[in-house]
Amino acid sequence: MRTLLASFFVAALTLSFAPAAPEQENPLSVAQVVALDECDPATFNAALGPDFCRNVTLGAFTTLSDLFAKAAAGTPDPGWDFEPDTVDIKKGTTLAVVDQGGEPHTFTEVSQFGGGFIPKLNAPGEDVVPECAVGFSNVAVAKTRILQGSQILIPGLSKGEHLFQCCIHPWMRMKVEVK
Ligand SMILES: [Cu+2]
Repeated sequence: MRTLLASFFVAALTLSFAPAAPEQENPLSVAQVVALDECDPATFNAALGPDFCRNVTLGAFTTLSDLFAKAAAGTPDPGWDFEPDTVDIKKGTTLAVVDQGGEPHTFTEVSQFGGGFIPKLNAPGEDVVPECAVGFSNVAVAKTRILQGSQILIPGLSKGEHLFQCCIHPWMRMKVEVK
């Protein structure tokens, strides 16, 4: 039974890695990006609901109130981060963004970096960027969500510079240069 299950699993994996559309120039090339955070499960889940924060940082915790206080002071918590900060890729490379933090993020392309849709997490005086406006009730924003432990794939980026940020924690920013 175990062998049968194992071969079924391998078959499923093989299917999920089936060749991509032929118009892609380099469909096998993938660049990894990770989203990180250090949410404190006790305070986050008390405010935001059970299982909102599933922390995997083995003791490196920031409480919800500290997260807001640091953002309001203009010194947002560096534990909330996309890595790397910049990446150079060839056209045809797919970005694979995986959330290795404990809470949800978005990986949203913006024309200019700016604030997210939770005003109290924005830097003092920073307005929400148009691409993040309204928050998850905007389908375009909701589609860029990454849940804890999951990943989104972004294929087919055009040549040039692309800016991505989190619409919740807007200091999470990265630049992608497509050559
Ligand atoms: Cu975020």
